[in-house]
Amino acid sequence: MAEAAFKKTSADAGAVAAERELTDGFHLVIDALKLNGLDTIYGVPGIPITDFGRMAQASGIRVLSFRHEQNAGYAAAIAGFLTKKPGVCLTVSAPGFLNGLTALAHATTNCFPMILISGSSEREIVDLQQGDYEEMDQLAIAKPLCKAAFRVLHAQDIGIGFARAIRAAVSGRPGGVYLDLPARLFSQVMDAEAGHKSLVKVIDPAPAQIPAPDAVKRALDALRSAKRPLIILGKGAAYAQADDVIKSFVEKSGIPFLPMSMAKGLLPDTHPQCAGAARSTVLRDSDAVMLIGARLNWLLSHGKGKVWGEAPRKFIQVDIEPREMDSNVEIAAPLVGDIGSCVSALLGAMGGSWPTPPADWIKTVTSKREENVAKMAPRLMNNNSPMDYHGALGVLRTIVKERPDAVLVNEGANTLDLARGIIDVYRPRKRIDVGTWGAMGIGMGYAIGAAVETGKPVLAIEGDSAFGFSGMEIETICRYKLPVCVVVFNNDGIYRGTDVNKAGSDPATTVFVKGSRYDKMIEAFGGVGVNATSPDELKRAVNVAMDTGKPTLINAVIDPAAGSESGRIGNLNPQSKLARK
Ligand code: ADP
Ligand code: TPW
Ligand code: MG
Repeated sequence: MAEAAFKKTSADAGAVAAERELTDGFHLVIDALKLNGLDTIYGVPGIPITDFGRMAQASGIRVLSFRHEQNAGYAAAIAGFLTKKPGVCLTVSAPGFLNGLTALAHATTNCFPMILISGSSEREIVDLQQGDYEEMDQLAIAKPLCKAAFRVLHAQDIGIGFARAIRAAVSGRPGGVYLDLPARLFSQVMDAEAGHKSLVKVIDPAPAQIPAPDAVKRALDALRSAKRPLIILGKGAAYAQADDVIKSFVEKSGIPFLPMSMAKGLLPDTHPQCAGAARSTVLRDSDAVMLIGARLNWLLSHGKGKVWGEAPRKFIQVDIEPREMDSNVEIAAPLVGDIGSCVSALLGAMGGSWPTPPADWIKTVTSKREENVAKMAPRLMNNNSPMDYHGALGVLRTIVKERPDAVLVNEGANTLDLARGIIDVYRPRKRIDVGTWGAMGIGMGYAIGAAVETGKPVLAIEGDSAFGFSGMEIETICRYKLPVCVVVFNNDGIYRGTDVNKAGSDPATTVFVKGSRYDKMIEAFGGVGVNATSPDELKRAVNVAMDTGKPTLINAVIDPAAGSESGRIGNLNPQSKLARK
């Protein structure tokens, strides 16, 4: 408190130089953050928040300055996912706010808790549209793109404003919250003691939500009677940090489990029950599917259609959001509550003896999995130069196996889809990627957020296109000396580097400058750049980077013809049936 207040000698107190302790908006915002354990801010400075950044830093808050707000926002979003505390992003008004907004919407879509705080212009001028500096009705614009949006006009409301923002971000289904702080708020002065009292320490911001016992029984009945049961773990399960109960539940059930991309590692991908390498079989043939923190959205083909086969099937869904139930298909057994409480209740109600799933189902899944793993193995061992995806990912797979604590960041098309399938993950929350939207551009923001929040080394596996969306943040990585190794899968373009524009001299729309040397970029900022043309060279360079923790960018030269259009989701690409002359 003392550091947040400043003393002012009252001029009109006459001979008695009475001292009254005062505080202001700047300090109250800092105190509100600290009181609630929000000790890191990701942002870009400028009017009206430059001074705020300085004061926050002076007060012991870690303030990380980025080169673009979107990347700061993605860092805050992934901080929310990794810590269960809202990640905080701070931007200036209008253009800064809009740059950060993509990440706020992304956080909301992915169910990550995040607070975007933006400075804003004065209400009077904005509402009369009189053309203020960076004028924009930010609150109105943010509202449809986030879970909740609030504005604080008076210093004495800062405490309540932050309490509301924190609760909205982390309770129930987590999401993004916008907090609008007009420039004038920061310099509003009030009595320090009253200010101190106005702050709110949020008690139990994400209260446990205990499921109803009959819903637990219904869920277990559906699972017990199944002939071909399956458990799907989603990133909500990873977020919940209920790792031990989830593992106990899955192991006690004996049921094959399929991890969604960011749920990989909740149980190791090498676990005997993991059906990751038998994905098509378990989706097509299962007759009861329990979803734990995973939505039946496009990533699971909406729970219907060819992928899911003809067999009748019951869905059991564990989720904190009641309205998620029946969003795509009928949910036979909805289990609403937080995942820790739900899975503990399931485990408790299973009792001493739980029937092992039918042996023929387990055998089908296991043999499919072994067959697919064996088919893949030789492809991962090639030492081709230029590399193909399998050769390059084969060595990265071994490196991740040897360093299970490192955080893997992954984006691109082929670079994403193939890495997801090939690289096993061994610990919870160690794989973070493009998420529900398949958003390119999360790369460097996620890498920075993960390095800062976990203190562990980060390996970012990036398509060359994907990397370009946030590439300038390698300066940020060098500036903060973060242990991040970026591997750019350089195939000269988007999906492939081989497209030709037959109609003119401009390059085709999906290709980049051939033979680019991304490794040289990081050298400009004092980092380590390496050009790797074979799996052996790649392996050596990544191992050095991970051992030294020095900011490193490896340009991994990939055969431009190796990839396929749209990676693995080419089916979503509409094709014109009209021939053009
Ligand atoms: P994935 O992409 O991995 O399939 P989704 O993002 O589609 O995962 O689904 C995550 C789900 O997890 C969301 O429906 C969200 O409501 C839910 N969820 C998030 N946190 C919790 C929690 N602590 N308890 C229960 N459900 C949660
Ligand atoms: C914000 C569309 C999906 S994947 C991709 C783009 C542009 C890049 C694929 O090329 P990359 O990977 O990264 O070189 P590779 O290995 O296949 O060559 N804008 C946003 N998000 C998305 N998803 C796109 C565009 C897209
Ligand atoms: Mg590419």
